[in-house]
Amino acid sequence: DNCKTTEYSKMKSMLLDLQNQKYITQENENPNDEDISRKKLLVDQMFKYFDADSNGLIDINELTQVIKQEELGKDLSDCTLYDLLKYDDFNSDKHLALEEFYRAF
Ligand SMILES: [Ca+2]
Ligand SMILES: [Ca+2]
Repeated sequence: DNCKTTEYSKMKSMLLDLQNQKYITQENENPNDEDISRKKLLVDQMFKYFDADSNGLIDINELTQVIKQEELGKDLSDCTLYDLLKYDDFNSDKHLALEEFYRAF
């Protein structure tokens, strides 16, 4: 397997950056928000974005959609969004819940 922990961490911070950029373009009212709450907000938003059918769980099909939409397949990193399911699906139900997302990021 090519996805090393360091690469995986890089991919996750890249995802946060991406979400951060979207967040800034959407609304820029509280630039002085505390880092922690801001990160939680970003993870919240990202989760909603990933969870296309809003059932509170992210499955592999929804990850595939995000990869297509964001063209993440072109990234140079050896890690993909599917590695989220591999590394951060703590209860191994093949879905990512919001709690697992918080722990991941
Ligand atoms: Ca879903
Ligand atoms: Ca899970």
